[in-house]
Amino acid sequence: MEALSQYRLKRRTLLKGLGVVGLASLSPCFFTSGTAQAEPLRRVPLKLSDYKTYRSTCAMECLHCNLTAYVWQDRLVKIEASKDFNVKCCLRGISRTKWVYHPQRLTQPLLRTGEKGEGKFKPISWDEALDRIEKEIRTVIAEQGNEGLLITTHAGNMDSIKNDMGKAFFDYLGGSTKQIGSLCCAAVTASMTPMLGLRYADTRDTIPDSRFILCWGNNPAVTMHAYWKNYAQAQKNGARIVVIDPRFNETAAKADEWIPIVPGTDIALALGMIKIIVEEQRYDAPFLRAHTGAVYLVDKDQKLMRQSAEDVDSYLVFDTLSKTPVRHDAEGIVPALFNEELPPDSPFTTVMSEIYQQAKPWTLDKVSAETDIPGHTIIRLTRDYASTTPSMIVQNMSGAQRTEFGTYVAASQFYLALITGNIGKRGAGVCDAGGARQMAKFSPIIPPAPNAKKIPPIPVSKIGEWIVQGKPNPIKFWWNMTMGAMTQLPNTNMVREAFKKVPFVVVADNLMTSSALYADLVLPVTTIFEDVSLMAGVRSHYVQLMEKAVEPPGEAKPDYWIFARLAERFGFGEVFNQPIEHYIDACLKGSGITREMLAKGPVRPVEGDWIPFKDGVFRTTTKKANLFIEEWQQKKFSPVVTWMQVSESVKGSPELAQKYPLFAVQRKLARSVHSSHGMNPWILEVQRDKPNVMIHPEDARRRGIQHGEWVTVFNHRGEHRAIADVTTHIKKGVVSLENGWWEQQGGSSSHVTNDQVDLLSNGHCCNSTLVDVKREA
Ligand SMILES: Nc1nc2c(c(=O)[nH]1)N[C@H]1C(S)=C(S)[C@@H](COP(=O)(O)OP(=O)(O)OC[C@H]3O[C@@H](n4cnc5c(=O)[nH]c(N)nc54)[C@H](O)[C@@H]3O)O[C@H]1N2
Ligand SMILES: Nc1nc2c(c(=O)[nH]1)N[C@H]1C(S)=C(S)[C@@H](COP(=O)(O)OP(=O)(O)OC[C@H]3O[C@@H](n4cnc5c(=O)[nH]c(N)nc54)[C@H](O)[C@@H]3O)O[C@H]1N2
Ligand SMILES: [Mo]
Repeated sequence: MEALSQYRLKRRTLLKGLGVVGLASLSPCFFTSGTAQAEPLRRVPLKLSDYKTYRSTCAMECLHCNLTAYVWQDRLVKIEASKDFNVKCCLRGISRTKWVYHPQRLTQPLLRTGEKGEGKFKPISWDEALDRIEKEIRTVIAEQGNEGLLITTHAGNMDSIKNDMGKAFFDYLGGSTKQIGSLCCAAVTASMTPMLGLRYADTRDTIPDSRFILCWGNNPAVTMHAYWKNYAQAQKNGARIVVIDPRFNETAAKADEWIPIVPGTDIALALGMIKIIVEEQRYDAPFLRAHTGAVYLVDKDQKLMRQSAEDVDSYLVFDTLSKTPVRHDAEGIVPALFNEELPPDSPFTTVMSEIYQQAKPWTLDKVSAETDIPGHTIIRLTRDYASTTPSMIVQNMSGAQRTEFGTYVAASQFYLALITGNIGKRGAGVCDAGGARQMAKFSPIIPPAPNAKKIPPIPVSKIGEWIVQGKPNPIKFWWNMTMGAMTQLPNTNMVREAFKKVPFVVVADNLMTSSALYADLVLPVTTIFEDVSLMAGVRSHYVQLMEKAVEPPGEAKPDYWIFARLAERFGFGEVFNQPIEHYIDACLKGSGITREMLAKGPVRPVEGDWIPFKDGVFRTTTKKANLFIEEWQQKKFSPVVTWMQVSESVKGSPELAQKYPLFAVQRKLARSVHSSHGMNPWILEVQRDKPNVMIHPEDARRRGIQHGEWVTVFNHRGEHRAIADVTTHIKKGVVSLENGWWEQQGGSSSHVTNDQVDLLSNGHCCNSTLVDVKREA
């Protein structure tokens, strides 16, 4: 048998694997060629028993599908989705072998020898690398204090161990500067947690039971691909799917209706819908009275009324039977929902009336003027959503909430579900991301550090600018892991400056990524098939064991190995250097799940379908949903959702819009998860190898842009090159840019994205960006 380095997969076989040409073959085989190019490929059949198989999971921020790794002669030769997970492996999943054996795979610690970004490094040993890190950390702590250290992590590996261990290591050092907020879905957290008491609660199990599915600012046909089958089943069962998006996205192509909208105006649409629902009495009054804080009383100073200031849960309502204010949880009451049910001289209002006050001005004309959605569409949409049962909104960390007032966007979707009683039932709800961690308790792996100093953090979108400005403290040492900083943080030019400014940057990754190019020290880490770990996360309903299938190449090590060695040098080795099984068991403790169970396959912490907030039981301390949020009020924002004009928008910044008149929104692609897989050769072969920008024919014509030619998308932050896709599948005045292209491929769309922060959540506003587009000379 020839060496597997000569193993080649014919394009047709790959397409077959993707289900493009018939069904994927279940009996694995591969093709080898002889040494001479001209020699025809020979089929070498292998029996299943020739392989060793191991389990793992796609640990990046996708759906954490359970994978089976096929290993033959110590090499990973094939990946499948395991049968007990009930999904098919996607293109990215089966291409993971190419990530493991990628030409840009890091195999040794590398110390920079050239300029930052130049890509010139010399290999050094782990001992030298660890010596250097220890020296740099000690110097920063001695000369400046722990605030000079920064650790950044994100979603490259969402297992239960690595990121947590990294952050804990810096805490044990005495603390460090950290990021706050999220590039992803901080806005959902800032709305959902105070409203419903629990973040990450998805409704994917009962999508097939829904009769009306509103995909609002997201694209599950691509971004929830493994569960698209549930949407397709719903359609077979008679459900309608409606998509609200400035772009005719892949989900719209399969849906019943596409409603194009001006980016950043979703709050106006939601308020307009609430107005119709209230005025046409399409709300679910019994649900609102029994399960929500819509009935809580508010005084003239916009404060929630309580029976006792000491008891935060003692909200007052007006009982329409006894005609007195009583505690909301008193027996046998019927609380007033709207002000009309209060005595005429009442000094109070109800939360529901406060919300209606916000919605009332949003006439059809006014909503249309903001959103560009015709009035008759708004009415039909509202009636369909409110009066079809059950109805579901798909939120899934939507593009619509990666905007300046994303917290209100996400919250307004929960309002709609609560007001119509479409939550806590099969086929209803607001589908967020969600996972096992919400179903059972997985204890922390490492006890908290005894003396970690509280150091002010940096909002994640501001990492570039704040480091450059030395805010809140100068950063002298930066550890970046599981984060594609140079492609995923907004305003790439500023991020590049930050990388250059920090005297010592460590980047730990599997590949020589766009960010690793800017490191002083690059650390080679294992891929998911090369170490042991646990996934009990927020993106799948299963707990999964990640087994080691193959040896890592060269000197690559798990992130947890690196922290263990460093911890030993700093005198707290025993906290970090236990066998990995110790940490996995610590995570599983109390969940009823054991490693032995997981070795047989993925385990769900709950039996049966998962229905978040079943029967209207929320996870707040009162078990009721809150619609009036005091946390927002403390931040000087309206405690109920209100219209806010996004500042970087045509209407919000008319002067800026003179220069950059087009709205730029981002899209995620089937070819990658963010920048991960962005350089995978199989994917580049089957899909595109160049970024596109969708632009409307009228916008293109005015700029002399032809379909298929290179253009530059630019603004005051930077520029991004892409091929013009001139199409009516995008709203006029909007362009759609693609997420995840590497610097080495011409640059990511984050060169232009807005690095403003959604103040309610410390969220990322990449979809509140103005640009212009020009032909390339
Ligand atoms: N322009 C633009 N920017 C965006 C978005 C957008 O749509 N457009 N979307 C935003 C969203 S929603 C998100 S969630 C973020 C995602 O942003 P990130 O989480 O930063 O995503 P990736 O680009 O996949 O980067 C993950 C990196 O981790 C590395 N990695 C994988 N496994 C390991 C490991 O075990 N250890 C270490 N040390 N590294 C590992 C990968 O190789 C990769 O380089 O991006 C945000 N940024
Ligand atoms: N294949 C693949 N799947 C993924 C990912 C990936 O990178 N690749 N990433 C994962 C992650 S981390 C996340 S957060 C999810 C995200 O999942 P999605 O939110 O579905 O992903 P996006 O493509 O960022 O955004 C979806 C849509 O939002 C639209 N949009 C932008 N701005 C607005 C607006 O103001 N209003 C409205 N109504 N629509 C707007 C965009 O045009 C886009 O079509 O996907 C997850 N799944
Ligand atoms: Mo995300």
